Amino acid sequence: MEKRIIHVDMDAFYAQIEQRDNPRLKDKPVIVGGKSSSRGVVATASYEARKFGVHSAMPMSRAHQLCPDGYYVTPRFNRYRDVSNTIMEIFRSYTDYVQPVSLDEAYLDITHLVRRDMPASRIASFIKRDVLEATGLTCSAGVSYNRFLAKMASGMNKPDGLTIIHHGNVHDILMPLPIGDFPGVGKVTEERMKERGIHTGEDLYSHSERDLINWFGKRGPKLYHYARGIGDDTVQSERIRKSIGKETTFEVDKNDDEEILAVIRKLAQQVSTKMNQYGLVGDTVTVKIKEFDFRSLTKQLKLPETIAEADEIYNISYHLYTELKSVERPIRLIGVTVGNLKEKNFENMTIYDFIQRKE
Ligand code: DCP
Ligand code: MG
Repeated sequence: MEKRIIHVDMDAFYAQIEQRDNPRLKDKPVIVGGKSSSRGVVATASYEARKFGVHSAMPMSRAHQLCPDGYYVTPRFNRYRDVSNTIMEIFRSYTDYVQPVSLDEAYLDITHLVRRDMPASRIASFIKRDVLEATGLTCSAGVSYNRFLAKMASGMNKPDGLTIIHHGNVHDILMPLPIGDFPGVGKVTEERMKERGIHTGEDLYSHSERDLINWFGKRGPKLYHYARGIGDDTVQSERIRKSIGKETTFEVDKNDDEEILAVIRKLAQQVSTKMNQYGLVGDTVTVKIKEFDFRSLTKQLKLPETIAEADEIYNISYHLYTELKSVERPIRLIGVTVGNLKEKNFENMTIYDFIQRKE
């Protein structure tokens, strides 16, 4: 069955929050970014500031040139995080299928909510209303039957937009589109496309799948489909994780501490990588072993502070393991888990950590 996906994206997210919190900034060109040192870049600019040509990722020094009378504000990530939590909660009150993409952006699968008298566009307008009532901020929503079209739609009438891409208008929207606006077409691919004379959706549409595979390899079929409005429609709801753990079952029962500790080291590394991917830290470590006769033993330690690094997880797991393991009893499974997870505090992060994290 065809899906109904909504993509919601807050308008000039950081800048809008700063304008809301400080009425003097209302209707003013507001630029949020690092200090205007050589490293400073623009995180975002209010729509008033965008008229001067200021945009995200631009060096702050350049922004000052373009908009000398702008209002320059340093980011307050915890504030943005709070608003993000509020909007995500609103989304989750509509559907379990919410896939956050960044602080200010998420996909929602609302297929099951659509009725004849309740089209997806109406649901999207309710969501926009709820966001405005709860936060005082506007967002833009796109509605379509897959993710990439929904995202495209949300960007089409910013700010405060609500746009629907359906089978009746998809062709007219995609054909004139600059090739760089298609998903997965970065600067490099864009150049290679242009060398082949592909500048717009229509140019892309005119080539066979075989040609696109020849030129762009594995990405060929995807590009062929994008030109036809076909794309992924799965919304991966990321349930709130309480813990992150990894375990290994041995093919042959093991009793050699050195070998087992090497596995624990690997598990600690995997857990740490996952935690960093999700931006999480935790303060309990659990080691589980299953002995050769299926007797299960676990030991947990609660730490005075949170951790996420592989070495830290390993060191604690090492202690727990030595307390659990009986010399004469081989084991068939070993597991390492970090629990009581929290989001890493943005307060200690620089804007650079944050931008890197987004990419
Ligand atoms: N952001 C950032 N660095 C970037 C891009 C974005 O720090 N290079 C931050 C600031 C933005 C927020 O992420 O406010 C959301 O990014 P968006 O791309 O959604 O941009 P905005 O919400 O600011 O504007 P728009 O109205 O175009 O969505
Ligand atoms: Mg946004």
